Amino acid sequence: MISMRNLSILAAFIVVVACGNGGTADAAPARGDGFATTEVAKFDSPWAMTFLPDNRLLVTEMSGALRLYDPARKITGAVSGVPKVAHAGQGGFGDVVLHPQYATNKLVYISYVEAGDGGRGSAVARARLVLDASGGGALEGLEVIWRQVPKKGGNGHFGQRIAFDRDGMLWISSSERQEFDPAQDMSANLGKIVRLKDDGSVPADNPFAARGGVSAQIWTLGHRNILGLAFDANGQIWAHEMGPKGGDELNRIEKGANYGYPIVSNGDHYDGKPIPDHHTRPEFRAPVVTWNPVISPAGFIIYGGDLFPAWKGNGFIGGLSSMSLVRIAFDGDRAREAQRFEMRRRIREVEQGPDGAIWLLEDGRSGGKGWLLKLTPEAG
Ligand SMILES: [Ca+2]
Ligand SMILES: [Ca+2]
Repeated sequence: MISMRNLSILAAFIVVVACGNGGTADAAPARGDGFATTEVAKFDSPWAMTFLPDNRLLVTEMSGALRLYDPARKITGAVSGVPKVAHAGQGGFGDVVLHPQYATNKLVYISYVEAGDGGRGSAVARARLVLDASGGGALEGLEVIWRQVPKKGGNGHFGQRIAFDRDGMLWISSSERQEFDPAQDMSANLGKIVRLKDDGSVPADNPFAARGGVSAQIWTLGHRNILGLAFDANGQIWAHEMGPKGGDELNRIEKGANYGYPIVSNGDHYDGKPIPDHHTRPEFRAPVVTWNPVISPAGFIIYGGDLFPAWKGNGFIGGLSSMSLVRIAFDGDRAREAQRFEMRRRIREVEQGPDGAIWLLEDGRSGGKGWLLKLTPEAG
């Protein structure tokens, strides 16, 4: 099924081709971006990746496979022990991150969509990664530490990005399952950003801890579909959000705040129904950046490497419908889009490599394959 978002992009593409009249749509990739792009390896509908301390890469594939890629030997191994994944639409295997003390405890955290009573929902599990000599490994002792509540029908807006902060807290983006109102419902953990201890228990200083139940997990509410979380050098968490038509957002995430969806948005519903803009309801936290037209943000790093010194502290956001990589410049509590690189592919995931290179995963089209891309400084 083609989403409204893809249809509008397709329409825009057709307009470009129709008006190009001799090749502008097929022009060579823009030069002078400051990096060279290398196609490294292909994966089946890859969704997320993370580096191991030995420079190998764990890559998730939406169908439920966990791959281990070795850039030095250019070989891809398999990691067994992934739980059964419900793969349909936007749902499937999601994120993979390492515990901050992975070097000693070997704990890996994964997110994925599972089926159950009421439909489907994301789950987060942790397991020990046991590597073998053949270039693969296994997840052992897997335990589910979190679930979306309640499960819903449909196959959209799971979110399921996960990230650890420098204090060892686990953050999860839990999207509203395309049902709008759960984002404001404190008896659901949908449309929220959740903060947990590394074992899935609730920290006592969460803003709604005293309410108990799933409310206690919630750090912020009023979100739509979040596919990117990142921490800046001060430890501040930022999240981008796939908004409705004309309403993609970058938000500074503040304890207990309500970001307003679906009551307010600077965009409007894809069926044309208007949504009041943020300025009409100042009690809701407004985005720091709004995109119209949308970029369809997916994947997010705040760069801390040395290979691109001019970009230290900048954010990099992948763009699905915009087929781009978006560079964000931060200035304290403010942020702006500083640059947009036309990648001519749907970008699903962004990661910083051990040597400071920027790595991307191309979104796999249905039945197709997605490239793992490495960005390095342009020669000369
Ligand atoms: Ca990642
Ligand atoms: Ca609006």
